Amino acid sequence: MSGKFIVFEGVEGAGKTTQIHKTAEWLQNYYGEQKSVYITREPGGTKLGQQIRQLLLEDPDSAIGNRTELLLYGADRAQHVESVVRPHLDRGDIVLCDRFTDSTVAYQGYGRGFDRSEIDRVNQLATGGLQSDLTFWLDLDVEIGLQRVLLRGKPDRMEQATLDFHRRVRQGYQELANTYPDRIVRIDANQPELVVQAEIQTVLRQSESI
Ligand code: T5A
Repeated sequence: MSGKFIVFEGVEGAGKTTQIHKTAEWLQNYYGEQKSVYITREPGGTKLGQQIRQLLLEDPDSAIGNRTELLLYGADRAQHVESVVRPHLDRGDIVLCDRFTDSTVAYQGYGRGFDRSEIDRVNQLATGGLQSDLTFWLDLDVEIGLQRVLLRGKPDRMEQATLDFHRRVRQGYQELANTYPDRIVRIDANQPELVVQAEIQTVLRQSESI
Protein backbone atom coordinates (compact mmCIF):
# COMPACT_ATOMS: atom_id res chain seq x y z
CA MET A 1 0.00 0.00 0.00
CA SER A 2 1.52 3.29 -1.00
CA GLY A 3 -1.30 5.72 -0.18
CA LYS A 4 -2.07 7.48 3.08
CA PHE A 5 -5.14 6.99 5.22
CA ILE A 6 -6.25 10.03 7.20
CA VAL A 7 -9.33 9.87 9.43
CA PHE A 8 -11.45 12.59 11.04
CA GLU A 9 -13.22 11.78 14.30
CA GLY A 10 -15.28 13.55 16.93
CA VAL A 11 -18.68 13.94 18.53
CA GLU A 12 -21.78 15.03 16.61
CA GLY A 13 -21.40 18.38 14.90
CA ALA A 14 -17.66 18.65 15.58
CA GLY A 15 -17.08 19.87 12.03
CA LYS A 16 -15.57 16.77 10.44
CA THR A 17 -17.41 17.06 7.13
CA THR A 18 -16.55 20.75 6.86
CA GLN A 19 -12.87 20.12 7.61
CA ILE A 20 -12.52 17.07 5.35
CA HIS A 21 -13.61 19.10 2.34
CA LYS A 22 -11.28 21.98 3.17
CA THR A 23 -8.41 19.54 3.79
CA ALA A 24 -9.05 17.73 0.51
CA GLU A 25 -8.94 21.02 -1.41
CA TRP A 26 -5.72 22.05 0.29
CA LEU A 27 -4.06 18.65 -0.23
CA GLN A 28 -5.10 18.52 -3.87
CA ASN A 29 -3.51 21.94 -4.44
CA TYR A 30 -0.42 20.83 -2.52
CA TYR A 31 0.03 17.72 -4.69
CA GLY A 32 -1.27 18.98 -8.02
CA GLU A 33 -1.35 16.06 -10.45
CA GLN A 34 1.03 13.88 -8.41
CA LYS A 35 -1.63 12.31 -6.20
CA SER A 36 -5.39 11.95 -5.96
CA VAL A 37 -7.28 12.78 -2.82
CA TYR A 38 -10.38 10.69 -2.16
CA ILE A 39 -13.06 11.61 0.40
CA THR A 40 -15.20 8.93 1.97
CA ARG A 41 -17.16 8.24 5.15
CA GLU A 42 -18.58 5.67 7.53
CA PRO A 43 -21.25 4.61 7.58
CA GLY A 44 -22.18 5.01 3.93
CA GLY A 45 -18.98 4.96 1.90
CA THR A 46 -20.29 2.26 -0.48
CA LYS A 47 -23.59 1.55 -2.20
CA LEU A 48 -24.36 -1.19 0.31
CA GLY A 49 -23.12 1.10 3.08
CA GLN A 50 -25.64 3.75 2.09
CA GLN A 51 -28.41 1.25 2.76
CA ILE A 52 -26.82 0.29 6.08
CA ARG A 53 -26.52 3.99 6.94
CA GLN A 54 -30.20 4.44 6.25
CA LEU A 55 -31.05 1.53 8.57
CA LEU A 56 -28.79 2.89 11.32
CA LEU A 57 -29.63 6.56 11.23
CA GLU A 58 -32.64 7.63 9.27
CA ASP A 59 -35.51 6.19 11.28
CA PRO A 60 -35.18 7.73 14.76
CA ASP A 61 -37.83 5.33 16.11
CA SER A 62 -36.39 2.07 14.78
CA ALA A 63 -35.68 -0.43 17.54
CA ILE A 64 -32.13 -1.54 16.75
CA GLY A 65 -30.52 -3.63 19.49
CA ASN A 66 -27.03 -2.58 20.63
CA ARG A 67 -25.47 -5.81 19.37
CA THR A 68 -27.17 -5.39 15.99
CA GLU A 69 -25.98 -1.77 15.84
CA LEU A 70 -22.38 -2.83 16.52
CA LEU A 71 -22.51 -5.47 13.79
CA LEU A 72 -24.14 -3.14 11.27
CA TYR A 73 -21.31 -0.61 11.74
CA GLY A 74 -18.90 -3.53 11.37
CA ALA A 75 -20.60 -4.74 8.18
CA ASP A 76 -20.51 -1.24 6.69
CA ARG A 77 -16.78 -1.03 7.50
CA ALA A 78 -15.94 -4.46 6.07
CA GLN A 79 -17.54 -3.57 2.74
CA HIS A 80 -15.96 -0.10 2.77
CA VAL A 81 -12.42 -1.27 3.53
CA GLU A 82 -12.51 -4.06 0.98
CA SER A 83 -14.14 -2.26 -1.92
CA VAL A 84 -13.10 1.38 -1.45
CA VAL A 85 -10.38 2.14 1.09
CA ARG A 86 -7.81 -0.55 0.28
CA PRO A 87 -8.13 -0.18 -3.52
CA HIS A 88 -7.55 3.59 -3.24
CA LEU A 89 -4.58 3.12 -0.89
CA ASP A 90 -3.16 0.47 -3.24
CA ARG A 91 -3.34 3.04 -6.06
CA GLY A 92 -1.35 5.48 -3.93
CA ASP A 93 -4.23 7.86 -3.18
CA ILE A 94 -4.68 9.94 -0.07
CA VAL A 95 -7.91 8.73 1.50
CA LEU A 96 -9.70 11.13 3.84
CA CYS A 97 -12.34 9.29 5.84
CA ASP A 98 -15.11 10.75 7.99
CA ARG A 99 -15.05 8.32 10.97
CA PHE A 100 -13.43 4.87 11.23
CA THR A 101 -12.66 2.30 13.96
CA ASP A 102 -12.28 4.87 16.78
CA SER A 103 -15.96 5.80 16.29
CA THR A 104 -16.91 2.24 17.19
CA VAL A 105 -14.69 2.29 20.27
CA ALA A 106 -16.15 5.66 21.35
CA TYR A 107 -19.84 5.12 20.48
CA GLN A 108 -20.42 1.39 20.89
CA GLY A 109 -17.69 0.92 23.52
CA TYR A 110 -17.85 3.97 25.77
CA GLY A 111 -21.36 5.03 24.69
CA ARG A 112 -23.24 1.71 24.65
CA GLY A 113 -20.97 -0.12 27.08
CA PHE A 114 -19.54 -2.98 25.01
CA ASP A 115 -16.27 -4.49 26.24
CA ARG A 116 -13.24 -3.22 24.43
CA SER A 117 -12.28 -6.79 23.49
CA GLU A 118 -15.61 -7.25 21.64
CA ILE A 119 -15.20 -3.96 19.80
CA ASP A 120 -11.63 -4.86 18.85
CA ARG A 121 -12.77 -8.22 17.49
CA VAL A 122 -15.40 -6.60 15.26
CA ASN A 123 -12.96 -3.91 14.10
CA GLN A 124 -10.26 -6.47 13.36
CA LEU A 125 -12.67 -8.64 11.38
CA ALA A 126 -13.96 -5.65 9.42
CA THR A 127 -10.59 -4.07 8.62
CA GLY A 128 -8.17 -6.99 8.49
CA GLY A 129 -5.96 -4.81 10.71
CA LEU A 130 -6.01 -1.61 8.64
CA GLN A 131 -5.38 1.47 10.79
CA SER A 132 -5.24 5.13 9.96
CA ASP A 133 -1.84 6.74 9.35
CA LEU A 134 -3.14 9.79 11.15
CA THR A 135 -6.41 10.64 12.89
CA PHE A 136 -7.64 14.14 13.62
CA TRP A 137 -9.85 14.18 16.70
CA LEU A 138 -11.94 17.34 16.42
CA ASP A 139 -12.71 17.85 20.08
CA LEU A 140 -15.81 19.78 21.02
CA ASP A 141 -18.13 20.12 23.98
CA VAL A 142 -21.05 17.81 23.20
CA GLU A 143 -23.69 20.47 23.95
CA ILE A 144 -22.13 22.82 21.35
CA GLY A 145 -21.93 20.04 18.76
CA LEU A 146 -25.53 18.97 19.29
CA GLN A 147 -26.69 22.61 19.06
CA ARG A 148 -24.90 22.93 15.71
CA VAL A 149 -26.58 19.76 14.48
CA LEU A 150 -30.04 20.82 15.71
CA LEU A 151 -29.77 24.11 13.82
CA ARG A 152 -29.47 21.99 10.67
CA GLY A 153 -32.75 20.10 11.21
CA LYS A 154 -34.26 16.99 12.79
CA PRO A 155 -31.70 14.90 14.75
CA ASP A 156 -30.97 11.35 13.52
CA ARG A 157 -31.25 8.20 15.67
CA MET A 158 -27.76 8.53 17.18
CA GLU A 159 -28.04 12.29 17.72
CA GLN A 160 -31.18 11.61 19.77
CA ALA A 161 -29.26 9.57 22.36
CA THR A 162 -28.95 11.12 25.83
CA LEU A 163 -26.47 13.84 26.72
CA ASP A 164 -24.77 11.36 29.05
CA PHE A 165 -24.25 8.99 26.13
CA HIS A 166 -22.57 11.73 24.08
CA ARG A 167 -20.42 12.72 27.07
CA ARG A 168 -19.21 9.13 27.40
CA VAL A 169 -18.40 9.15 23.66
CA ARG A 170 -16.25 12.26 24.13
CA GLN A 171 -14.56 10.62 27.12
CA GLY A 172 -13.86 7.63 24.86
CA TYR A 173 -12.07 9.85 22.35
CA GLN A 174 -10.06 11.45 25.15
CA GLU A 175 -8.90 8.05 26.36
CA LEU A 176 -8.09 6.89 22.83
CA ALA A 177 -6.02 10.04 22.25
CA ASN A 178 -4.14 9.42 25.52
CA THR A 179 -3.46 5.82 24.51
CA TYR A 180 -2.37 6.49 20.90
CA PRO A 181 -0.63 9.89 20.95
CA ASP A 182 1.38 9.09 17.81
CA ARG A 183 -1.68 8.32 15.72
CA ILE A 184 -4.38 10.64 17.15
CA VAL A 185 -3.99 14.42 17.13
CA ARG A 186 -6.44 16.51 19.13
CA ILE A 187 -7.67 19.70 17.52
CA ASP A 188 -9.80 22.19 19.46
CA ALA A 189 -12.95 22.30 17.31
CA ASN A 190 -14.50 25.17 19.26
CA GLN A 191 -12.73 27.73 17.06
CA PRO A 192 -13.66 29.33 13.76
CA GLU A 193 -13.57 26.95 10.78
CA LEU A 194 -10.52 28.62 9.24
CA VAL A 195 -8.54 28.38 12.46
CA VAL A 196 -9.36 24.68 12.79
CA GLN A 197 -8.28 24.19 9.16
CA ALA A 198 -5.02 26.09 9.70
CA GLU A 199 -4.16 23.81 12.63
CA ILE A 200 -4.91 20.70 10.55
CA GLN A 201 -2.64 21.97 7.76
CA THR A 202 0.15 22.66 10.25
CA VAL A 203 -0.04 19.10 11.56
CA LEU A 204 -0.09 17.68 8.03
CA ARG A 205 2.91 19.73 6.94
CA GLN A 206 4.88 18.43 9.93
CA SER A 207 3.75 14.82 9.67
CA GLU A 208 4.96 11.94 7.56
CA SER A 209 1.39 11.28 6.49
CA ILE A 210 1.66 13.46 3.41
N1 T5A B 1 -21.25 5.92 14.44
C1 T5A B 1 -20.44 5.91 13.35
C2 T5A B 1 -21.17 4.94 15.42
O1 T5A B 1 -21.93 4.95 16.40
N2 T5A B 1 -20.24 3.95 15.28
C3 T5A B 1 -19.41 3.87 14.21
O2 T5A B 1 -18.59 2.94 14.12
C4 T5A B 1 -19.52 4.89 13.19
C5 T5A B 1 -18.64 4.85 11.99
C6 T5A B 1 -22.78 8.96 11.82
C7 T5A B 1 -23.32 8.47 13.13
O3 T5A B 1 -22.95 7.11 13.33
C8 T5A B 1 -22.27 6.98 14.56
C9 T5A B 1 -21.73 8.34 14.86
C10 T5A B 1 -22.78 9.27 14.30
O4 T5A B 1 -23.78 9.40 15.28
P1 T5A B 1 -23.12 11.22 10.61
O5 T5A B 1 -24.31 11.90 10.01
O6 T5A B 1 -22.02 10.83 9.71
O7 T5A B 1 -23.60 9.98 11.43
O8 T5A B 1 -22.74 12.10 11.82
P2 T5A B 1 -21.51 12.96 12.06
O9 T5A B 1 -20.30 12.19 11.59
O10 T5A B 1 -21.53 13.39 13.47
O11 T5A B 1 -21.72 14.16 11.05
P3 T5A B 1 -22.30 15.57 11.32
O12 T5A B 1 -22.57 16.14 9.96
O13 T5A B 1 -23.43 15.52 12.27
O14 T5A B 1 -21.14 16.34 12.00
P4 T5A B 1 -19.75 16.82 11.44
O15 T5A B 1 -19.48 16.23 10.11
O16 T5A B 1 -18.76 16.61 12.50
O17 T5A B 1 -19.96 18.39 11.31
P5 T5A B 1 -20.25 19.31 10.04
O18 T5A B 1 -19.00 19.69 9.39
O19 T5A B 1 -21.34 18.69 9.24
O20 T5A B 1 -20.78 20.59 10.82
C11 T5A B 1 -21.99 20.56 11.55
C12 T5A B 1 -22.56 21.99 11.57
O21 T5A B 1 -21.69 22.81 12.30
C13 T5A B 1 -21.20 23.89 11.46
C14 T5A B 1 -21.44 23.46 10.03
O22 T5A B 1 -21.63 24.56 9.18
C15 T5A B 1 -22.70 22.60 10.17
O23 T5A B 1 -23.85 23.39 10.15
N3 T5A B 1 -19.78 24.06 11.76
C16 T5A B 1 -19.31 25.02 12.58
N4 T5A B 1 -19.92 26.01 13.26
C17 T5A B 1 -19.14 26.83 14.02
N5 T5A B 1 -17.76 26.71 14.09
C18 T5A B 1 -17.12 25.74 13.43
N6 T5A B 1 -15.77 25.61 13.53
C19 T5A B 1 -17.91 24.84 12.61
N7 T5A B 1 -17.59 23.77 11.84
C20 T5A B 1 -18.74 23.30 11.35
